Amino acid sequence: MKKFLVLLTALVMVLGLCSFASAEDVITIGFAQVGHESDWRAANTNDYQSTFVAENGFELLFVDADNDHAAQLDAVRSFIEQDVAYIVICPVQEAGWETVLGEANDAGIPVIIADRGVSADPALYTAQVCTNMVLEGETAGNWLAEYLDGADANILVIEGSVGASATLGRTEGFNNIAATHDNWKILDSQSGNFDQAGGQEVMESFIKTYPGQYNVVVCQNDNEAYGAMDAMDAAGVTYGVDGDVTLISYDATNAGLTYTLEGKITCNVECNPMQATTVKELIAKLEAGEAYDAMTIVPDSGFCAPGITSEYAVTITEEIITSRPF
Ligand code: GYE
Repeated sequence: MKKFLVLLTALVMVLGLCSFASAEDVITIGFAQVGHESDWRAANTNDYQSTFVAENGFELLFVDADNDHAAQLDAVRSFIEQDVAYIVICPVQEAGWETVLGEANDAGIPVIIADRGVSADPALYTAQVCTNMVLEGETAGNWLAEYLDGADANILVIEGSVGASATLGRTEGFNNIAATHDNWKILDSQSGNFDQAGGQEVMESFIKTYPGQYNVVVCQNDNEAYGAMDAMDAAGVTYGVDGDVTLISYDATNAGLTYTLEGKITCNVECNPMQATTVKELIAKLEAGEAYDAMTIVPDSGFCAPGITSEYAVTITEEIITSRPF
């Protein structure tokens, strides 16, 4: 009987250790997301939430910062307090990260900056996975130059959220190309917050301020373009391949590319939101103590409306749209 009890106790201890070990094996990720401003963001969030799941050995702590830098800093600090294994940040804005990144560093928690960049010293974080926003802006500019073929451009820009690297990069890239064309004029450039209501509001005010004076509208994401289209429809301004205004957008989400297929958004520069698998692979390397890339650029391309051939953008087809996951 005594022997049996000893064996039973040992068995209980082993089982206890096993469950302890498996709880230890779960990797907890604190994910500080920008917000829910766009279809792109929804696809990006969905990608993380379906990649960092229990069956892959993860627990994902998700915070939506609702586009608020201070709320995002709070989220990161709460992840540090909870002693998560990794922190992933899609930064609302580029500036203002030094202190909290230093705190994560002091706590020994690796930080991965994803989607957008930060201006902080890269020594303060472990790695970055992002798209090349400056190149996206240059792609839009190069496509426009090729499409206009020497014609004048009077351009209105609806920028993304103020201070976001996606806004800063796309603006810089597009301006790099605009600066090489003497007959291009950027009439105005204002933030539409990367959302549909913002795009509509800015376009309504542009329509009043610059009646008949513009032939190009650049929206820094698809949702802003939907808002700008509503504003132009209401005001009787025609746009797209058959209209007076050439409309350029970024993101190339499913709905955005459907408007491109219809010839309404003439050029749509892709930004790939499917970044979670790259982040997961990076974490696997960090866990294994293997060499990893401190900087991974997720590649993207441009798309243009049917009937246009371009060096900078792929002519959109129904098949392309249905084959894409976002
Ligand atoms: O273009 C926009 C989103 O950071 C690349 O943020 C991302 C941008 C994207 O809200 O739709």
